[in-house]
Amino acid sequence: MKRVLLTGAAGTLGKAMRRTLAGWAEELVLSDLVEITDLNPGESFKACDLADFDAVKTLVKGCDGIIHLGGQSIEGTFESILNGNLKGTYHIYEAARQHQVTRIFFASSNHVVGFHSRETRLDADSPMRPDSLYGVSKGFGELLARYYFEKFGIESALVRIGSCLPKPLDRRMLSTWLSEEDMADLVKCVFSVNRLACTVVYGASNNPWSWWDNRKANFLGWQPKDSSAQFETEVLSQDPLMDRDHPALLFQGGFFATAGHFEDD
Ligand code: NAI
Ligand code: 15L
Repeated sequence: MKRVLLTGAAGTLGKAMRRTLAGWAEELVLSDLVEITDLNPGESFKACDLADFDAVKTLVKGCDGIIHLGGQSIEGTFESILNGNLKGTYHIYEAARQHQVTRIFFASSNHVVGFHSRETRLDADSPMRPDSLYGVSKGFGELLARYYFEKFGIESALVRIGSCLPKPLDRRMLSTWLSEEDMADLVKCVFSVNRLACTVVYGASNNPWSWWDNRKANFLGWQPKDSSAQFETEVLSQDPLMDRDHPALLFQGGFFATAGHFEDD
């Protein structure tokens, strides 16, 4: 890859991708609201508010691909979701269309399907059941990507990321964990496959208790190498069993599904 834009580069996943993708692209253009000063060779930085279309257009111009991680990453006010995720994702796709960028890795989230029960095994065609306004905004992003594919041929990976952290932190994450290395491998597959189309991928490592079936994305050639199994003993000893009737245990989205609509609910 020549010139790849990484939005949300100052965030948790952005930092992890800078480390794991080092040397992969000729130039990685980092962008965020928050300034990044510790640039490595091959990296450049441009501050940009995703809610500002002119700024996003300037940012996207001349890029060959986009890894779109920026925006509101948990439940928040409608205003923050509107700016970061609804306007932000629209601006990325519209700027891509105007500047002929034809492939995007869209960081969707498991919270787009968070109201499915943990008894249900999901695949790419399972209905969206968002568990939060945040999850709704990721559903909007997925539909937007589909529209830009059907009408303009812009290809996307709609990656419903589970929990991408150095290690799983609780029992739920034994099912949802995605290692940073597996995520980086997925990015590479997304940008190297011949034809991507508009493809839903569940972003989880090779976890024994997974709720997600990625067979419809097998053609990407992505084979997660890590597994939450190695953390099972540690997690089970630290995370006390919740009451079996606790509603957060019923749903794949966990506490996102049971939290109040707004912070003060
Ligand atoms: P994060 O909150 O650490 O990083 C998001 C970054 O986006 C921040 O650096 C923030 O400054 C930037 N940002 C927010 N609003 C912006 C705006 N209006 N303009 C420009 N930049 C803005 O989130 P994290 O964990 O790194 O997640 C990255 C992406 O992956 C997010 O889209 C999130 O929804 C998605 N995701 C992450 C998961 C995870 O396990 N980390 C799980 C599922 C989805
Ligand atoms: C997400 O979508 C969030 O961005 C992240 O902070 C985690 O909470 C993750 O989902 C999760 O479900 O564990």
